[in-house]
Amino acid sequence: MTAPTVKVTMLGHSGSGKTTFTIGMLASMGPGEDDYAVSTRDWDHGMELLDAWSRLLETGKFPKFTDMSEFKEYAFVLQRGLAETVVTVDWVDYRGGALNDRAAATDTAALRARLEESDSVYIVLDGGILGGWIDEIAAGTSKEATLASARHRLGIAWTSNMLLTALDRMRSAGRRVPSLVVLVTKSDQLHEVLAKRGADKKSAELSALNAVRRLLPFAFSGGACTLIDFVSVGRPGAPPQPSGFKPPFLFTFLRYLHDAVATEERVLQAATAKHERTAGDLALLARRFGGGFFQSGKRDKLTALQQQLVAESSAHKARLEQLAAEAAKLEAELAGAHIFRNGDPGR
Ligand SMILES: Nc1nc2c(ncn2[C@@H]2O[C@H](COP(=O)(O)OP(=O)(O)O)[C@@H](O)[C@H]2O)c(=O)[nH]1
Ligand SMILES: [Mg+2]
Repeated sequence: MTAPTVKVTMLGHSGSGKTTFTIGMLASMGPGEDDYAVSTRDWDHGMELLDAWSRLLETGKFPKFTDMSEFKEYAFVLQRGLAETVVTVDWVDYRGGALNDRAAATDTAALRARLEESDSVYIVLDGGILGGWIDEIAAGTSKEATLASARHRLGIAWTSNMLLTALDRMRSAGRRVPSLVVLVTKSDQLHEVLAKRGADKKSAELSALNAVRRLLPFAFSGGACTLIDFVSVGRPGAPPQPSGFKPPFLFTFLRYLHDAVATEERVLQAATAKHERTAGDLALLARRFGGGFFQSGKRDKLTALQQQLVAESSAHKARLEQLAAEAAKLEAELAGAHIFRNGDPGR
């Protein structure tokens, strides 16, 4: 079996820290203590991203990519030791959602299609702006401290709308909805703003978690599995202190395996003759195998072709389960991560 492909889409204001996160993620997920390592599929992408990271650490200068296209697409590969390619990650940094260039976005159709097939969507929030909003609320004086104003400044109104439309369409097509990562970038700025109010790091992050819940309620509702991750390269001018770059990728990967096993289970149940097939089952089967083979109702016997499809699906499921079992130790890396399922803390 070829390695499965996981699709990740990052949505955020331009300047919110998407590119910085992408390069920091690659640098942090390189070969480390465990056998897993991330690399790029393309030679040039690897050089481009890691050079930018070295420059950032050495000089404090953030990368200025001149490429202004709407989509920046990378393929990452997760390998385990020398033995195998575990998964390919198809990663899109969408430079949309900026307040002023939204109208100019020509590629929203491509983004919509992309969202509908994403396994994980990263909503990128600028931690400095978020901290500023929390500060205004605490001050209690500013008229700016409204939810609408924060949504506007963080670029969320637009992002939420795009995402909610995609989620609705995915559910009606019987697809599984993506896991969500709320990336609070520039967390050094968040800490700095709230330190002025006497908040230590922990209580600043607690305030931010509460603020994120108000801003993105759907990410904490029934059916959602969401990681909130605070990420920073450190304060400009100070020695770099990268933090928070590992959890999102691991969360996405582990969620993907978990959900893919569950989907395969459903496909198998619907494909075998053991139970009455519903319209939902048929939609699932049509998407997987093409229409026509499977009919509604319960059949005593499967055709030879159906049996072959079921066998392939079983093999696929066994392989996914094996990957999930082997990756279980990566869960330890997520200890202490802010993960919410159906709005409740926990995985
Ligand atoms: N203080 C601080 N600034 C950051 C951090 N990450 C990014 N920035 C700033 O945000 C700018 C935009 O980041 P970038 O990753 O290019 O955003 P993108 O447009 O979403 O890809 C950078 O040029 C930095 O000035 C961080 O961790 N801390
Ligand atoms: Mg960028």
